[in-house]
Order: sequence, then structure tokens, then C-alpha cells
Amino acid sequence: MSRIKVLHTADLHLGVETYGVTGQDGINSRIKDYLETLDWLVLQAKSLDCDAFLVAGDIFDNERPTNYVISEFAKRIRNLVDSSITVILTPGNHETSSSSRVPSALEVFRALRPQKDGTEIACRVLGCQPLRPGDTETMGGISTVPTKSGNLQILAMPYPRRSEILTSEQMKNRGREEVKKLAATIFLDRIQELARKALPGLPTIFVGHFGIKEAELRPGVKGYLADDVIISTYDLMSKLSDSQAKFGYVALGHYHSPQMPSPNLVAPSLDEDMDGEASVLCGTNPCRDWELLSNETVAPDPDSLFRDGKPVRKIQMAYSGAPSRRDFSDGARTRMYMELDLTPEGSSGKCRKVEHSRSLRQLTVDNALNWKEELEAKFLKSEFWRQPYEYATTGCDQEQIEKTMKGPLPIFRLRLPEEARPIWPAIKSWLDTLPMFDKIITPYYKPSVRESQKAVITQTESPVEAVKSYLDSLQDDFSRTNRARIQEEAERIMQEARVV
Ligand SMILES: [Mn+2]
Repeated sequence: MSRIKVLHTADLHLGVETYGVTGQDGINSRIKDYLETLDWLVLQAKSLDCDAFLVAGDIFDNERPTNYVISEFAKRIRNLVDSSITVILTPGNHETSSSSRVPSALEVFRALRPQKDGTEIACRVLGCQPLRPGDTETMGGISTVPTKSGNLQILAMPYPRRSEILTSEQMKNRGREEVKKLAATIFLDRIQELARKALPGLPTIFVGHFGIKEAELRPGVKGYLADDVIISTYDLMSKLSDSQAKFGYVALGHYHSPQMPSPNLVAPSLDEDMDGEASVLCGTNPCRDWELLSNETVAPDPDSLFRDGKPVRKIQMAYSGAPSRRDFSDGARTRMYMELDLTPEGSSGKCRKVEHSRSLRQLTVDNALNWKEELEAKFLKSEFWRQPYEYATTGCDQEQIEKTMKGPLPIFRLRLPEEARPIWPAIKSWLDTLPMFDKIITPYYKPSVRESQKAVITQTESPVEAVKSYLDSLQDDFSRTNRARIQEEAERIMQEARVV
């Protein structure tokens, strides 16, 4: 029986520049961060002897990635293919155009499809956008993809954009929710149509980039993804069960938190790091076992697989999470990828933690009134200097600091509570007097409902007074503002922060 090993990841978002600085070579440091994490993943795929490397959408952060990003990504594909690992890509919402007919950058790789008999180990771009609104014929596809251990059958669906699923006629006179519902129905029908074409006897998976109702979405991105077409686990599984093929796994992208949505239980986000171990809610899999990453297991309610008395085969389903994203605010979040073993009968697998090849020094000021004392104390701690690179010595003396200063990454990022905003000029001038840093990056303010409020420090005010008067002004503001408006504003800020 053929057994195929797949590395499932998603949401690489190559091209993100947020919080980066441009290096001497003209390349933004964040783009390199992301590429380095991808390099690490490529290494994992090779050392695990994977047959396929699967990225479930949002490979590029935007529909027009730079030539640098495209060529660097192409090098990684070449590296994998040279190691006889088939690369499988599906478009997500970020790399596909929402309004124009501009082909996505992934089309470059699709155009380089392998020789006609299809036996070559190569890069495949699966699933594609419909050509015209309402044209579901071209949406998604089912393919047999060769790997070094045999053929893998894949049903791939692109990000379901309402405007491309529905005609304007279908959207007319329908409310927002009704439109979303109709789009979900058409999307599911298309999945069913394709699932029925799948052949038995091959390891078979589904790949998609969209929202699942039972999945956990961080509050900050809810507004941003409000118009997403979302389908339920039950609906997806019942469509995939209506097939001669046994779908062994559903590889998802779009939600950056790694998780395994279950029909009756909402999986906790694996972001909730517990001493480096993440917890996974794992349902019963009819085929094989999935490795749980902690002692926390919850048995699913067996009735959950029935609706109106109709049983549905439960298929293991997972969002791998976004491995590359290491934003300033994401320091502690766990990143995962999935390692799958597929047979014609089903899947087994593991969630594996992504180790970042590089991290940046970062510091948070917790108390705006005592920022200086706090920063001085933190600078003296060895952990701060040890963050990006391992050093042999444990202490942190002057010599150690000097050694670090000459290191390859004399950059740090400062995270400030919002109330410290008025005193940033004072903090900056103090930092400027310190010899350790080549560059001070604009601080990141913790997102807050009152982010938009401008605050200035006047010459006559001491930093402490400035913070106090700023806090006072917030108090006034708060009494005038109702809760809903604050919530709205919070959503807006999170959207701007581009959490997804
Ligand atoms: Mn996405």
C-alpha cells in the first residue's frame, strides 16, 4: 500500500515588510525573516523525507509580489524539487486579485507545469479562480499528483470570493448574510461535484483556503474577515464523504492559528503555549491516530457526527497555522506545521512546532511612569542580549554587551503601552545616548481603542506629567464614548494592523 508523507503548511505571506528595516542590500529585513523561516521548513521536509510540500494558500502577501520575492520563492521550490519533493500550492485570498483580471504570481509557477505525461516531480498549482462571476465550472479541481512514493489525489479549492461565485443578479436584493449563505451553498455544491469525481484507491486529501465555522478566530481579525464565505465542518465532511475516494485529511489555510476544528467542539488555539507544548483537541479518527501534543484530550460527542440521523465520516482537518509570521506582537506565539502520513485508507500525523531561525530582540515597557528604570534594568539582564543568538557565557558583563554590539544584528524593537506615547521623544533621546544600538525602530504601541488619539509632549512638561495628563484626557474621553464605538474602533485598528 502506498504511503505518502506530506508536510502541510500555509500562510507564508512572503513579502510582508511590517516593522522591518531596509538593509544595505536594499532588502527589507522582514522579507528575509520570512524567507529564513521558509528555509527552515524546507529543511524539515527534507530531513523528514517528505514526498510532498503543501502550502494551503497565501504564499505571497499580495497579488504583486516583487521580483525579489518571486525569485527567492522559486529558489526554495527548486531546492525541494531537486530533493524529489513535490511542491503543491493553492491560491489564497492574498495573492489573488479581487477586482481585476490580473493573474496571480502563482500563475508563473502554474505555467511551468511539468511534461505532459505528468510523471515528473514538480511544482503544482492547484485550484484556480473562476474566470467570471457565477462561473463555478472553473472553480477548484481534482488532480492526481505524482510524488516519489506514488500518486496523491488532491481536491483543491481556491479562496471563495463571493464576487466570483455569484453573479450580480444573484446578489441583487439579498442581504449580506443571505449573500454569504448562497455563496457557501454554491461553494459546497462545487466541492460535492468534484468529490464525486475522485477515484478510489489513492491517498486523497482536500486542500483549501477559507474559514470553517467551528474554527477559532482571534477577535482582532473578525472584522477583517467579516465578509468571508464560511462553511461548517459537518457540511464539508458530508460533501467529502459522498465520494468513492476516502478523503484522509483536510489541509486548510487562512486562519493563522494552528488548530483542528471539530464538528462539536471548538479546538483551543495552539497559540496558548503551555511550557512549549501546545494542546490539541483531537476527535476520533476512523483510520489512524493523531499524535496529541499534550495531556489535554477531550473525547468528542459521538452524536456530533450525525445530523438529522445522517452519519458523516469524520475526516481529520487542520489549519497548520502561519509559520512565517513573527510580528512584533507575536513573540510568544507557537507556530506549527503538520506532518502527515497518507494512505488510501486515511491519515495519521503530528503537529510540529516551527523553530524560528531568527528572532529579533524586543523589549516591552510595562510601566510608562518608570520607563527609564525599567529599561535600564532590562538592558542589564543577560536574557535580553541572549535572545537572538546563543552565547557560551551566562553572565552579562560589559564585555558581553560589547561582544553583542559587534554582532550581526544590532537592532531591537521597543513595545510601549499606549500611555507612553507622549513620552516617546524623551525615551528616544535617552536611547540615542546609548552606544549599543545602530538603529532604533519606531516603537510599536499596544493596540488600543484610543490609538487614534493624538498626544504631544510639550517642552514644559516632564515625561511623568505628560503621561499623567494623557491618562486624564483618556478618562474624559471614556465617559463620552459608548462601548459599541470603542469596539468598532478596536476592530478598525486591528484591521489596519493587518493581523491576517
Ligand atoms: Mn488568507
